[in-house]
Amino acid sequence: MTTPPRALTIAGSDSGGGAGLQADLRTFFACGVHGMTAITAVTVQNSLGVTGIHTIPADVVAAQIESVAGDIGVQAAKTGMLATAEIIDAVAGACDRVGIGRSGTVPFIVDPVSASMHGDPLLSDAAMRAMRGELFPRASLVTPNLDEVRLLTGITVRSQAEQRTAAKALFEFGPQWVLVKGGHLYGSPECLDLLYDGTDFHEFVGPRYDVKHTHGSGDTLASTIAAGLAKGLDMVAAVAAGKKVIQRSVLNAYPLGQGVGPVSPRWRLPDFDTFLLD
Ligand code: PXL
Repeated sequence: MTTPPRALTIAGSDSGGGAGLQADLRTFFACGVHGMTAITAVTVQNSLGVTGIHTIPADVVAAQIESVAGDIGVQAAKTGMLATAEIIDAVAGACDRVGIGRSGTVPFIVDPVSASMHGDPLLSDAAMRAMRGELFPRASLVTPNLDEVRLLTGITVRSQAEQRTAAKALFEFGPQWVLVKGGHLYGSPECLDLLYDGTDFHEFVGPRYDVKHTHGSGDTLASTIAAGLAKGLDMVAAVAAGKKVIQRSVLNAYPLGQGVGPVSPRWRLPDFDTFLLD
């Protein structure tokens, strides 16, 4: 066997296994990429929401990044929940030291996670400003949803035309590419994810599925894009792969507990029970 491409998620743990680094790892696995983790926070969480957060010391977050990059090597990295401005500072420094992001050669996806789907805050306002100031200029791609767009730019997106305005505003903060996710534009019959590189727009359109179980959908999209980049796809092809995988994963979501269940990239794998009969 040869060593597979390797991707790193810098993210928080979801004890319920729906979102966060658990979603990232299973997505990396489903995409055929070896997944690694720099854990930023442990959330106490089930299908009903988050009831506790314990952050990891910032120097330990940085050390995890440097440890895996120095030995195993990283072909793409992504961020999820970063919790505090101090952790964001440490992540920026560690990424610079190991060549992750625009000053280096390793593609870097910044998913500016600000809250759980239940509305539990996962990032303070000060930390969101640090994300915009420190991580956006280092990012190959940023992937905000419309709530995060509003926190980052003050723009309330009500139409696909306003998605374009928001993409241009986000581009000014310095990322190489911007993906404005339209999933939260609930009036629209379709979901438009709009990719922008400062010159051209690329539109990724899919149906809007009226489903309840969507926990971890943003994480699954961003980690599929990271997996695609780790495998050598260009940005447009990686985002197209992400869109395809997230659509199928939403259709494959399952109920869990009494609340919201996770999306699942499990359809990509052969059925285990059938395999045992072979
Ligand atoms: O889906 C965003 C997300 C990321 N990371 C963690 C989370 C969530 C949402 O709940 O809990 C740890």
